[in-house]
Amino acid sequence: MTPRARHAALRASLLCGAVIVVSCSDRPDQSPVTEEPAIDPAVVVDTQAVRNATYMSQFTEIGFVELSDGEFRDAEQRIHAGLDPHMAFGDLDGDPGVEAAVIVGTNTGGSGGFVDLAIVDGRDGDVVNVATLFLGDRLRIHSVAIEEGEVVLDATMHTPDDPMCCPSLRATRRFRMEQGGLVELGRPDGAMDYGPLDGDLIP
Ligand SMILES: [Ca+2]
Repeated sequence: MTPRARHAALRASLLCGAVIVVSCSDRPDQSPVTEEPAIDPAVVVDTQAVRNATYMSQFTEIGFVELSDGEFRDAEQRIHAGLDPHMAFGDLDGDPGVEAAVIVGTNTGGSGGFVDLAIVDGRDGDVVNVATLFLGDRLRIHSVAIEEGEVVLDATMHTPDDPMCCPSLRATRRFRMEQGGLVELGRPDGAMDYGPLDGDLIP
C-alpha cells in the first residue's frame, strides 16, 4: 500500500470507525467506504517496523503521525510524538501473525505528556496501527507485555489527589482487543479516570 493510500485508509477508519460505519456507508452521496484491509500474517511486525509506522493521533489536524525512526516532529504545530522504548510483541487477536503493543507519547508544546497505547498489525502487505486508546497525561510506563491475549502494563498513574507532575499510584493495567478496538479490563483501585481528551488540544 502506498503512503497516500495508507493515509486514506487510516483517515477512513478514523472518520468511519466501527461505531458509525453504517451511517458512513449509507450516505447515498458518498462513495462506499473501502472494505477493511485483510489481516496479513506475512507482514513482519518488529521493532524496526513499529518505529517507522503511521499512528492515529488526536493531536494533529490530519489525525495521524508518521513516525520516522520512532519520532515525529512538526515545529509549526508544536507537535512532538515519539515511541516509548517499552513495547511487546505477541498475539492479541487469535489470528495468525504477531501484533505489537506500543506506547506513543505526544507533547503539544505545553507541559502535558499524552500517552496512547497503540496496537500494530499486518494488513494487506503493510504495517498498520489498527487500534489506539488514550491512557492519560504524564503517567509513567515501566513495562509492556502481551500475556494470554492481553496487553499488560506496569504503570504509575495519578490518584485524584496527585498533582499532574507527579503520579504516585503504581499498578497493573490490562487491555484486550474487542471488535477491533482496545478495552481496559477494569481500573486499578484509587486511579484517576483520565477520561477522553476533548478537541481543544488540536491546534
Ligand atoms: Ca495475531
